[in-house]
Amino acid sequence: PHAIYLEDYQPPAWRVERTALRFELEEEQALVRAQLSISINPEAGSRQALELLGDDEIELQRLSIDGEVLCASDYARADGRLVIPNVPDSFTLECVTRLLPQQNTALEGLYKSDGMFCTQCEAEGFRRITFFPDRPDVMSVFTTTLVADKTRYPVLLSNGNPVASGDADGGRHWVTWEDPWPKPSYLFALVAGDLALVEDHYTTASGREVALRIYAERKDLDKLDHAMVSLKNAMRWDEQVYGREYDLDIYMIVAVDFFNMGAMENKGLNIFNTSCVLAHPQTTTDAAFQRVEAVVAHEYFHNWSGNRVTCRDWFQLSLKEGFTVFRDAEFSADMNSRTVKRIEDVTLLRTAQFAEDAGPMAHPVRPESYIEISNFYTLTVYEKGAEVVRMLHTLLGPELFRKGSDLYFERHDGQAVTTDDFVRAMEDVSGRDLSQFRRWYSQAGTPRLNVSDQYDAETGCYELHVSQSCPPSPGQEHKLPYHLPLAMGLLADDGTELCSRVLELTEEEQVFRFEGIPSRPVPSLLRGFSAPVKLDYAYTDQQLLMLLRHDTDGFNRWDAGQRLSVRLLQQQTEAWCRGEPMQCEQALVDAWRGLLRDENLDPAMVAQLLRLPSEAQLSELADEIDVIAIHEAREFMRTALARALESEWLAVYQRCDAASGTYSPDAASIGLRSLKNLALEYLIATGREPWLELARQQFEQSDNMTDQQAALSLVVHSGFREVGAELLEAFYLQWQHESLVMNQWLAIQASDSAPGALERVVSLSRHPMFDMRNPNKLRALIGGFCGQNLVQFHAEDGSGYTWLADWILKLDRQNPQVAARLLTPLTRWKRYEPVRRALMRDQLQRMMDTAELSADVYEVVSKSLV
Ligand code: HT7
Ligand code: ZN
Repeated sequence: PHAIYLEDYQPPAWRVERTALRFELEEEQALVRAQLSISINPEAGSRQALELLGDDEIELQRLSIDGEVLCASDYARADGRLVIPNVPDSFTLECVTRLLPQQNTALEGLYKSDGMFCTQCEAEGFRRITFFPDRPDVMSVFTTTLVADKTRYPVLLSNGNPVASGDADGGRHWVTWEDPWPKPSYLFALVAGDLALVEDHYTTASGREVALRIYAERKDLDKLDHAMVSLKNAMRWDEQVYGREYDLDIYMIVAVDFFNMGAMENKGLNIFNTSCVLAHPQTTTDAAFQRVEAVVAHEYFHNWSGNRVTCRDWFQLSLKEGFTVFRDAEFSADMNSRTVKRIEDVTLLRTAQFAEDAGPMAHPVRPESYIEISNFYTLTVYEKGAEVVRMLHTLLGPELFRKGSDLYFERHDGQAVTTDDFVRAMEDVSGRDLSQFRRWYSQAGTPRLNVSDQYDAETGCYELHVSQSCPPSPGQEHKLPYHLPLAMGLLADDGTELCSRVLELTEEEQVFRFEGIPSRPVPSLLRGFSAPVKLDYAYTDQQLLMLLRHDTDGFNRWDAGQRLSVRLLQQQTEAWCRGEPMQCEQALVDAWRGLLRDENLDPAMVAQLLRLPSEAQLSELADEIDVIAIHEAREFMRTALARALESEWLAVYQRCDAASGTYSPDAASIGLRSLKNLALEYLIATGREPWLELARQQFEQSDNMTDQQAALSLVVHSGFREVGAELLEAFYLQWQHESLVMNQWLAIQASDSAPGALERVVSLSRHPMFDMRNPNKLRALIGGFCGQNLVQFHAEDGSGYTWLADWILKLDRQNPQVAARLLTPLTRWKRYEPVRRALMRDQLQRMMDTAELSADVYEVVSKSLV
């Protein structure tokens, strides 16, 4: 496999104004007739042969130009390309291909999910359907006709609006769809199946009626209301906050069980992983309800940030993904608790994106090269990309940012553009020079801010000294300084806020002066996590405790508590390594007691404040990861806080339980459940029997999955093994008919760190509930073990590593995209102590030595071994 480089970009030599597709869907095969109206692109440098992309596996049955059939000598086909040297300036190319969707286990292109046909064309799936200039800067108007058996596939869907339909011979029927908006091939979609739907409608701000339809299997019809409400909220929000209206007569979402990612924003016909659309109180947790809301909104927002204005090439992926994640995060913040949403997003960034940025696959938000683009749908492109857009929002302020977004949409509507175009729109409305800011798109790695201060009591002058640096990353040894907003405040010892500002950093070293400060203040730095950086300031424990109590910035209150917990946990980790006894700081216990007793605080916020940093996050922060020491220290601290505050945990549990009424997925109720279940976690961590009974009662009596699953997972992950097994069995019997619930059943067992974990996951991989062709099952079992069960995955004998490598090699032949993603934990081998490091490396080498790796897995393995 070879790499593709951003610097090699050339405009397309040919345009495709119109594309007419006809799909004959049958039980053994699908026949596709594509008619492309092609003409020379006047913006291309020079005239070139016509080159179309088409996977080697598709069978080309017929090729003609303006009705004249071409013979084999008229074209060349090799390495996923079809080249026709002699073509007129403008012509119609017709091409008939034969596909085997039933055998498509990679879930790219046209495939079958259970009984239904569906497609996934982003990034490069369309070339698995027919020959086409399958690149995002070739935009075409599509008309699609689907023909299929009427009984098996009564529902036939594609992009745009339905314009004609009828019956055909042999019990078949057909429907024609027309999408008036030019789009790249990655936004093409079709669905054919026996689907049920819920239907609603939406009136846009300008008074246009839009039909809203969400399709799923009939058995899931009662799980679609939340997605529908979320969709309507998202449509209203985009009108109010961005002035963006929907532009077709119909908006459809289809839920499918077999899907490589979360969802796909195909024009007018979103296809969703069932896990991101189905929601019902009895089968869905609060976290999953919120994910449905966020993903429905995300895909809807793409209609403008992605579809109307799309990417010039795949290096620009963050143009649509970073912007759209920023938009969906703001939407979720407006629908729920803004601070809690920010805490959740920053936790993900710090845990997983920072780790990616420090690993062998680190890349800039706008990568410079790739072997397989599917490997670049990363936390860096999505989440860090969103942080970059957020920084623009902070630097410009909301009004100018909105003007910039208006200008961007107006200027580039119907075009395929670059991240540079996006920044240029922000520059043009603000009159600011953002050239240095653009380094956020081109430099990889997490910058570090080092802050120190000085106070002169006589003059009342306080100075902050800030220096910035960024570690080397693959292919980028030296980094230039970034332009970033540093939101901050100064607090007096009693918590009074003395000032609050957004400082702008541009230099490697800068000093900021504050006059008239009556006494040495405590700085509250990087408020709201105003930039995706690591910040060092030598806070004392006392200062952190003061910020935890008084900071006016909710995010920084939480962050102060986290900094303190991280510091104490790191001290215990070191103590454990030295064989010394571990201790739990009394000041922390007292601070937590204060939070638990304060009934005026928002329960959602208290739950965030009292959650210890995860093992994964502590690992990211370690110089060299010692999995066992981190686990032992965290368990010690959790148990100590559980026992020291047992009566407070119980009081909070009872208070939240009494306050929760019938289930509702609103922010306040979610907050109550989250604090209640955190209290239950600590009660269980005391190891005392009465709380086991409390958990069992909650498991048996709750009317919602959030509470039932929390109780189950707490008991399974506790020392109460027998009851854990009993509840697992009861849960299985109750929910075996619900595939998504069974994924949770698999994941809870896979993440159980008790001895014998590998045997348990091996046995689960043979359980009828597991299906290796379904990515959700793979993520639950393999992802659950390797990503959530750090102690057992990193077993000292290397058995976890061998198990994962065996799976990757097996899966690579079936679904390379998913195989490459599941491989991530092994890529971090350099971060571990020597024994594990060597064992992990051995498995990477074993994979590398295997013949015929897919490009996906090859890229990850080879880059990891460098
Ligand atoms: N834009 C969508 C990306 C996506 C995808 C990418 C590679 C392989 C399969 C995929 N399914 C969906 C999702 C999104 O960001 O909205
Ligand atoms: Zn997206």
